[in-house]
Amino acid sequence: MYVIKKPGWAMPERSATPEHLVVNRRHAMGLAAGGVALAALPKPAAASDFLAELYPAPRNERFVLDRPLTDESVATSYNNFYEFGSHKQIARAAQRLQLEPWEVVIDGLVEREIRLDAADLIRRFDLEERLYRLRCVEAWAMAVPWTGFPLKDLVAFAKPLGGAKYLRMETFLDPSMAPGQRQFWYPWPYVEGLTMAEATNELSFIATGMYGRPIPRQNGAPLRLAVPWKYGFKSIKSIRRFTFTAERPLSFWEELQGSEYGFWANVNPEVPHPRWSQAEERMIGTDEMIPTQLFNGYGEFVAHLYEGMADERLFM
Ligand SMILES: Nc1nc2c(c(=O)[nH]1)N[C@H]1C(S)=C(S)[C@@H](COP(=O)(O)O)O[C@H]1N2
Ligand SMILES: [Mo]
Repeated sequence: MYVIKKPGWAMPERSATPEHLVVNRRHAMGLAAGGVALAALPKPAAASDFLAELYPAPRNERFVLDRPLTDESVATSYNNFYEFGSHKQIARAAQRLQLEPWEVVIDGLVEREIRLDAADLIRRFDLEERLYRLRCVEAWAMAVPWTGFPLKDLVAFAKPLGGAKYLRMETFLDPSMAPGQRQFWYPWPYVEGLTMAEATNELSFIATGMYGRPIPRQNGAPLRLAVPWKYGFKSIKSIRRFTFTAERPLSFWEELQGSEYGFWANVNPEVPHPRWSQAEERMIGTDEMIPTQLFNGYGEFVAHLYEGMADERLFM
C-alpha cells in the first residue's frame, strides 16, 4: 500500500460507512446489530433499480481512502453529465435515460464482434466494492464507494487481437433522451480512451453501482468508467460501445479544446490548467480544501505506465 499522510481532518472511512458494509455484504440484508442495514436506509431520490439484486457486493480492501466518503446525497446530486446540461444540477433531467434495453457493442480489433445487453454483460463478472477518490479537472473532488468489476476482466472477455493498442469507449447518442445532445457545437457522442496498458491496469474499473446500490443514471448508469489517477472527464459515463483500435482515439474534450484537455489527463498538482491552479481540490459536500497529489495519490499503481514518456503531455 502507498503511504498516506493523515491530516487532522481525516477520519477512517470505516467510521463514515455502516460497519456491515465492510463485513458480509451479500448477507447483510436484515438488521445488523448496532446499526441499520443498508437495505433499510431510505433510498435517495433519483436512485435506480437496475439489477438491484446484485448489491451490495463485497468490498475489496486493497483500495483505501485518506479522507471521509462523500455523502451519497451530494455525490448523486452534483454531477457533470453534459448530455443532460452543462451545469451540475442534471440529476432530475438524467432520469429520462432509459436503461432497458441497453445493448453494449464490443468491436474493432477483437476476435469477433460482441453485442449483448448490459444486464447480461454485468452478470458475467464478479462484482466488488472499491473506495476511490475522483478529482475533477475543475478542482473539486469526492470520495465514493463504487461497485463494479475490473476493466481488465472486460478486456479478457473481449479477446482483443495483437494489433490493439487502445481501448476507445463511447457514450450513448440519443438527443431525444438527452437534451444536451441537441447542442450541436459539442462533438457528440462523448468519447474517451485508454492505452491497453492503462485499460488492463489493476485500478481501471467499470462501475455499475455506488453506495451499495445500482449506480444512478446521473452518475453514469448502467456502465461507467472509474480511473481515479486521471482527471474526472476520463471517467466516461453510460458506455454503449468498447472499440479496440490501433490508433489513439480522439476524446470529446480533446476534440473540443485540445490545448486544455488532452488524452493522458493524469492528475498533477504542479501542472496548472491554463486557466487555474491544480494544487488543491475542494471536497464537495464539506468544501474542505485538500492538497492535490501526483496521480491523485495512486502513483504506486500507475506511475510505471508513464516511464520514458517525457515527451508526452501526460498531465493535461
Ligand atoms: N458521458 C459523459 N461522461 C462523463 C461526463 C459527461 O459530461 N458525459 N463528465 C465527466 C466529468 S468532467 C466528470 S468530473 C465526471 C463526473 O462524475 P460524477 O457526476 O459521477 O461525479 O464524469 C465524467 N464522465
Ligand atoms: Mo470533470
